[in-house]
Amino acid sequence: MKNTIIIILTGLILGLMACSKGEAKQVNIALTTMQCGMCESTIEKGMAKVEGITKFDVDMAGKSGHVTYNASLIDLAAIEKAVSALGYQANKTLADPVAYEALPGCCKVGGM
Ligand SMILES: [Cu+2]
Repeated sequence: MKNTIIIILTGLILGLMACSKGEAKQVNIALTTMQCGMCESTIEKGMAKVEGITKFDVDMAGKSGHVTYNASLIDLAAIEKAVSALGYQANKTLADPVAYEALPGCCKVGGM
């Protein structure tokens, strides 16, 4: 009886560990074309709407984004694409030209 409980508990704990390990991931993304505070808010607001992204903190000084995401809903390539769709380069994924053109002037320096 005691052994059965231990086996069940062990199974539960291992199952939970596997779950959390496979889902919540963190990654840093280089946002080299970001210019000003407006870029920061454009990216943070835009990324908050993307499904699977739990947190997207923009580090203005470091020109990077600290992302927490659910790996079963989104992957790094899709995150980079979502940043690109906002008009910014993400790592080596270039900014979407149409979105880039639509950015305010102060946000458009060397973006392409
Ligand atoms: Cu800007």
